[in-house]
Amino acid sequence: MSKKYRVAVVGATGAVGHEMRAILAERRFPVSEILPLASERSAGIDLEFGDECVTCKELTRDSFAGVDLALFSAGAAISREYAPIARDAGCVVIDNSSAWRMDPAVPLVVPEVNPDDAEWHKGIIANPNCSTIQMVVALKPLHDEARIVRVVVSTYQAVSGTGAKAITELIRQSDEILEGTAPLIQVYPYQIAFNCLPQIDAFLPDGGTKEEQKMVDETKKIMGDDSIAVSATCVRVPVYNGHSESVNVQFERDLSPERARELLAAAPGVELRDDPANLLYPMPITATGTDPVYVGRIRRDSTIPHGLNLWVVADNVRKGAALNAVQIAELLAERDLIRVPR
Ligand code: NAP
Ligand code: 3JN
Repeated sequence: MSKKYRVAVVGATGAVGHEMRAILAERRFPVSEILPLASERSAGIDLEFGDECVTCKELTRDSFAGVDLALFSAGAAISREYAPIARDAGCVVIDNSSAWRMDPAVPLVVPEVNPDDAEWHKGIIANPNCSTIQMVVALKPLHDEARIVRVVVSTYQAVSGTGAKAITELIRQSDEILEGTAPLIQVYPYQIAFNCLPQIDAFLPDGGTKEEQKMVDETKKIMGDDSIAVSATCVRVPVYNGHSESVNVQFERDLSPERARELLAAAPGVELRDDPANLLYPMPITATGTDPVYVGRIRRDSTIPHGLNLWVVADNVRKGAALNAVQIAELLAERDLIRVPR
């Protein structure tokens, strides 16, 4: 990677944008100039980029002139409006929101799973939802071996998925409850401290939630297999960071827990932590601040044909968002795909 790129980070002051800046610097992505962008509220503030200090600018329609690559994490509305503007200015967009994920003209990429989909980008590439990313990284090697028929997943999602304000709310509510006062509720519909909320994102007419539907739709698109049935229940838990998932999988052919362990131990981006005799299994505190998708508790589900249960944990802000986006950028750079096809 000798070429260097002018890189914009849209939403640079947010939880994901902060991690994007840190990971771009940490992994030494070839940046000739970094351009942090956010709302007018943040214009002029100084932000870290590795050892450097860079000034944040307001996002405008003119922000992308001469920019090669933009990582977006300022929400779906901003992505819907500004990603086409960036692309039309000749800047390749890696978008972290749901805005473009299910657009048939936009690849939805997890580099360990479907790197070749990046090849057909037309200027915008979508980064999947965090809960989908960690699940497909764990499922892909198993699908390649025994073909997945159906997945039933329940998530245990940390508050960092909602951003910095939700972390503050969990800390404050915990203090309030321990001090015997009523918790102030600002971010979620109910208190999150000492509680679990079986709702992430808005409800849909069928009784599911948008977060659950994202897991269903995105899994099929990334795995390139519409026949995989996915049933998801997404739950917010009072954990600062690190999403966990209980994943029940039915395969077409038999797959033993031993063979699944062998496949996962060799899979890119996966770290196996599965030794019940020594109480070894992944937890959110295992994953926080690290890159892998951790898998443990692998065992047969003998109530269904060819069934396995898995427990999958990852840092949702890193692998679930910022790291996956930077890995897509690295993939594009390696394949000389940081250009908008004409
Ligand atoms: P956050 O901490 O609230 O950060 C939001 C960022 O968006 C801030 O930098 C904010 O800038 C910027 N922003 C807001 N309004 C803007 C505007 N009008 N123009 C320009 N910038 C604007 O949220 P977050 O947790 O980082 O998440 C941000 C987005 O990333 C989410 O909405 C979601 O789409 C995506 N996300 C994806 C995943 C995933 O599963 N892959 C996970 C988490 C988040 P100011 O500081 O100036 O307000
Ligand atoms: O809640 C989580 O744990 C993940 C949150 C993701 C998220 C939050 C706000 C808006 C998304 C997303 O990435 O799907 C979006 C969105 O872009 O729709």
